[in-house]
Amino acid sequence: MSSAASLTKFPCPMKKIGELHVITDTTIQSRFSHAQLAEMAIEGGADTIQFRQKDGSTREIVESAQAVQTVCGAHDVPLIVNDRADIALAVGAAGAHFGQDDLPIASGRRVLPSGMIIGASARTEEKILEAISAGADYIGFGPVYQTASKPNAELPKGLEVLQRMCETAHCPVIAIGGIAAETAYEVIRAGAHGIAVISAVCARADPVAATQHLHDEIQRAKAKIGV
Ligand code: TZP
Ligand code: MG
Repeated sequence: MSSAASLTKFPCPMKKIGELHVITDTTIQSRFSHAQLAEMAIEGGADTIQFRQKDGSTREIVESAQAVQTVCGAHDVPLIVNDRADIALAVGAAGAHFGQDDLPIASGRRVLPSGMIIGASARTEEKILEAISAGADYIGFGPVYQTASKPNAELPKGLEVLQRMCETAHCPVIAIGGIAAETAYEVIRAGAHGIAVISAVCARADPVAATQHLHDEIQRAKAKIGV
């Protein structure tokens, strides 16, 4: 998004944040590795890959993340590493994403070079503003809908709350949680800068086609809004 409209909405200088974040996952499916998923998602039009692996040793995680970074680097697509600033740095990723139980955003800012992207999960207006003032470049907000991909996820927030949070945040909001091609349009219309998905790509028979469909729906909504 590089239009005047985006500059009006986000007046502070900011890094370019993608609109279609595909989160690679090898727990809800075992057909594909993280790197294979990244390759297919990029082919389908994902403009950001998030590597998210909760299990395994640090050595295993860093090896998987490195393989994903090799794919992302070859296509010049930013990689965001979930939870782990050390692994983001180790593999040369574009950024890291922290939840409320991870490294605090201000600490992440101290650890990571200023050019790296930091995303923050935040579910209330207070937490959103706190994360932004601590240095988050974008907010991950959700779950918007019911999700089976995150154990113990909170109850769905819905579109109205999403819209309110997007109005509060003076930085891009990436909506997450149960978003599929059928709902991507309304999520963007509610004010989200973009979406992050796991199952809508990783659990689909054809991850490339699934990503293309999501991409098309985002573009259709952005065209309607005029951004
Ligand atoms: N954080 C909030 S919901 C969620 C995460 C990681 C899971 C998103 O997965 P899906 O399959 O797109 O609902
Ligand atoms: Mg986390």
